[in-house]
Amino acid sequence: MFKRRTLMAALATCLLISPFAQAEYKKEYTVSTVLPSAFPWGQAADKWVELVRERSEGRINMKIYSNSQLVSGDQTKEFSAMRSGLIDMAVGSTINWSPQVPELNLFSLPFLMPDHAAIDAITEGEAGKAVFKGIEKRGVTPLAWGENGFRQLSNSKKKIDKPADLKGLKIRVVGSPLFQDTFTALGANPTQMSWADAKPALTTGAVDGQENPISVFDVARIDQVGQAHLTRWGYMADPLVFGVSTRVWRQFSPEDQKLLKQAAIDAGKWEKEKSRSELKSTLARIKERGITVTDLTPEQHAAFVKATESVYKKWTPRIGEALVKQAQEAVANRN
Ligand code: X2X
Repeated sequence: MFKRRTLMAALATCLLISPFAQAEYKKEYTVSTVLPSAFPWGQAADKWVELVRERSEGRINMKIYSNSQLVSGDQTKEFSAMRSGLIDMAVGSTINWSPQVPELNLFSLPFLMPDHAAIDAITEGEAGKAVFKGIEKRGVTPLAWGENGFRQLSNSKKKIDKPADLKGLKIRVVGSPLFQDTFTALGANPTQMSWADAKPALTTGAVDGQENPISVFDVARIDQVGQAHLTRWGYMADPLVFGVSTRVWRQFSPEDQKLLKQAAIDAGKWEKEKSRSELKSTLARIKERGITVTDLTPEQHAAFVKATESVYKKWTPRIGEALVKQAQEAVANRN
């Protein structure tokens, strides 16, 4: 009897301490972002870190490294660095991770998502789950969605309201080949470069234009480097993904995994609402600075859609026919 009780006690102790209680947590987990705290993107990461610190009572400490500094400014290397465990966590853009996760190119298909409800219909539905599977398959555990925003086109030369206006314009694009194809289809002259190189290239006139959400245009003061014309064509939006290197993820107890995930969901929801609610005042501020802001008529919009059709033909097979269809249906049936 005594022996049995001792055995049970030993077993209980074993269950209590293993395997997680033995795993020592790091003193600090690195969190990579491209944009810092002045931007909605950085605020999403700040919120996540803050919620995790509070809810874990300081047991889990995360530290943000912005401006892609953990990958020497090359934001397209962030995903690989996370996968290999060089970076523990990140709040990353679908664009920057798309070279390693083809499914993420979905969001870059021109004019797929007409409004915020369309983004939500994709991310919160079956298509979003399929995209998360694509991320997971490649070594990163995705936890929640945030938002960089609808990307609008600016340039230093002229008002743009039809594809022909883009002819020959040198446009800085992010490091994803799909963007090269979109701008080539429009007759522009796209150049891929990192965010770190973008503002200097605009300043020197090495490029004529760029595309980014208006929150980025505003906070980074893109108007001050001669970008006097802004076209609100909303041709794509890049959601943000809160992710953890799967190697690191496995070291957390199931309770802490839950905590990290819920905090990411809450931070993402908070950031999406906040950044969407700020759009109106941001636009007003940009207009006050004397920027020409152009909105497209339905006919002008249709001309851009038509001019970029070839991008779908080339990229749908790479992204996955089923996933693109699923996303298009989600958009068509959105609330
Ligand atoms: O480089 C950009 O344009 C930025 C900051 O929007 C991204 O990282 C996708």
